[in-house]
Amino acid sequence: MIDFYTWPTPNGWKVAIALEEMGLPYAVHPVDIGTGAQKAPDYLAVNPNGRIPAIVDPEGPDGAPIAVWESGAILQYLARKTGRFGGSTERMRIGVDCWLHWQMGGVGPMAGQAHHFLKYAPDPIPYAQDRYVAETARLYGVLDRQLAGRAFVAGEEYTIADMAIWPWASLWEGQRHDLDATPHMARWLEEVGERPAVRAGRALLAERRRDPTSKPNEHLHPSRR
Ligand SMILES: N[C@@H](CCC(=O)N[C@@H](CS)C(=O)NCC(=O)O)C(=O)O
Repeated sequence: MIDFYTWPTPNGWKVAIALEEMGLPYAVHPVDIGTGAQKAPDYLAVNPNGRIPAIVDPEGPDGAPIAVWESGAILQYLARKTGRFGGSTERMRIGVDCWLHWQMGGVGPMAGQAHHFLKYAPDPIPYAQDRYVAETARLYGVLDRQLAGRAFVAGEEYTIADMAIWPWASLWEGQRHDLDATPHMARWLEEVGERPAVRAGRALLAERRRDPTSKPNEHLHPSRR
């Protein structure tokens, strides 16, 4: 049983989706980031960076427990552990790595800043809002071109790269993205969003989510809701 430390946010959803997709048993430990629980000493012993998500696998590679943090590292760890969703060929695995790192270094931080300046900053700063909305839209343009003619981000296989990107991309509306401009991304959002494991991961602790207007089908184009 893997111990899963999380909160219902995009970075937490990535790991929830992966655990569900891989059929790994897990125990959920809610870490309420609204109250600062992620900075408590007992949690810092698991994740020294003081953020969610993190896991502790009692059966690490040498049989001893191991803590894994940073959502991308967790996805890679779980893919290696199970031999699933990491790419079936070396060529596919390299593509998975490219898109996973693209998410970790690009979409996550940029969309995160867009959320911050659009929804949470105490005073509106138009320059910051425009900068992060535009950069997020640019990244979604890259994603859209990649998905034109491919079922999934790294090719014809659904992988941890899709699991990493989908949670952030699913919140496109709150990032003021024009989904009509990226139809391939819209198609992929819908198809991935229909997977039972994605629905289950997305629903984990949903009742605790900070934004009460957040809906399970918010990834869809409004005409499809
Ligand atoms: N790069 C980290 C980012 C983790 C992260 O920023 N988590 C947010 C929630 S989505 C968090 O814990 N925020 C609380 C804080 O910043 O104190 C990862 O992918 O795991």
